[in-house]
Amino acid sequence: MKLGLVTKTVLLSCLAMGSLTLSGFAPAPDAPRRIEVSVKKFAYSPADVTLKKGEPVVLVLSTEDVGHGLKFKELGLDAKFNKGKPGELAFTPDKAGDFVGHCSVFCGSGHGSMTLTLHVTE
Ligand SMILES: [Cu+2]
Repeated sequence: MKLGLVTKTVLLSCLAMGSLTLSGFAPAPDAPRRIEVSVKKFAYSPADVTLKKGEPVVLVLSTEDVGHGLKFKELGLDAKFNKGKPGELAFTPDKAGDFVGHCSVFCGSGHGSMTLTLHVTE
């Protein structure tokens, strides 16, 4: 008797998980927005990105020359990437404001001035 109950519960949770997975195929309102950023000495393009609070996003970072990085200290994000090996920063901004990211891989004399600003709106 007891076993039957447990089996039922397991079955039910499997069903619940199954429907969760299925709903992932619906025209997902929360599929992350992908933003391509190209990087070279000593700039990000675009250098300004506007995001919406709560909207999942993936910054896809590719370099045209040497290895670079992008770090947002305040957001706890850091990616490093090399030519032919793009990096990704996947996150959902949870507060509005401006956040300045810096290159996190030393890449030459202009390295310190490389910034990308995220403008997160409500
Ligand atoms: Cu750098």
